[in-house]
Amino acid sequence: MARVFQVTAGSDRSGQRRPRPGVDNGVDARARRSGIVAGYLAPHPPHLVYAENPPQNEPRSTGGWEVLRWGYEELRRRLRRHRPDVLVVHAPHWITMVGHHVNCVPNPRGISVEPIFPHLFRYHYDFHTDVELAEAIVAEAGASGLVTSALREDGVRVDYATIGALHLANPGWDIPVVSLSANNNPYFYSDASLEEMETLGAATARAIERTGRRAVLLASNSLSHLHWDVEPELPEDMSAEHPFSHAQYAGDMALLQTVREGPTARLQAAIPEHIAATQSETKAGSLTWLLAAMGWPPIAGDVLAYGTVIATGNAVIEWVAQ
Ligand code: 2X7
Ligand code: FE2
Repeated sequence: MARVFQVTAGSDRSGQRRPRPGVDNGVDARARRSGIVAGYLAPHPPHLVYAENPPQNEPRSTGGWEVLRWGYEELRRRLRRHRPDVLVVHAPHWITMVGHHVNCVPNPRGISVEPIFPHLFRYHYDFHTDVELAEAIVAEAGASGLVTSALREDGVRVDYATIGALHLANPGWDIPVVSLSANNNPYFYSDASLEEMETLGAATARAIERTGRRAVLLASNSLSHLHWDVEPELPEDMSAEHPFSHAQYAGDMALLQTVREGPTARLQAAIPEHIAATQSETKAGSLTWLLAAMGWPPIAGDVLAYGTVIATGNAVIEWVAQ
């Protein structure tokens, strides 16, 4: 398997930024302000990666789920324009029972497998962590009273929700990464730990400011989360793809209407209501973390795409910091 990571201009092998001549020392450097420049709801259904046939994924497809993938193409164009130093991702399938964990391994590499859909997602990854920022998030979250842990053990397999969102946002893997776990047992409790995500979001923002990074955040969550338990013979047979029920679809549309109207503060009430109505995967906290880190900005979100994957609702959304 070829290495899929290329070191970005301005980063050394450890993923740390160093000044770039002619860019970081003049007008451009002032224009490239640090902080969180944008956040994306970036859902991870393995089907979207499978449908794209990237060289990193072993299974082959004939396509499928195009509208969502077109939304991700637009996300990729916008992401390049933001020119981030780092992508910070929170994902619901790295479930940690005790505490919020941050991956501090400098160069995670291996194969990520979707346990329910291994015939769709066996993905070879090889990327670089921004270790300085990862450690700063551990420190800030710990100082805020959260139980926090730095993952330092090389070789721990990275979950498919982290890899899926990162691949779909940046398939070239040329931007360093910080990845955060979901400490909320999302499949047992409802919105019980969303409050902690506010604290984790604020700690993430402080760490980004302190390290001077220009960051884009990814919340790796699907929306409505009831799904089929039988797959069509051809997984990408789009004649079998539709919302689980009218109620699930209507719940997603109500949330997206609030997103499109703004301001984001309205989502503080709308997210728990949506979770109660649709079993939304946002109960894992990624979306709340993202908006809290951005300070619940008084803006509308831009919905780039919506579609279902084995009946779950999925939206690609952008919020640009002011
Ligand atoms: O993890 C997922 C998901 N969130 C949605 C759909 C299908 C599979 O996996
Ligand atoms: Fe998921």
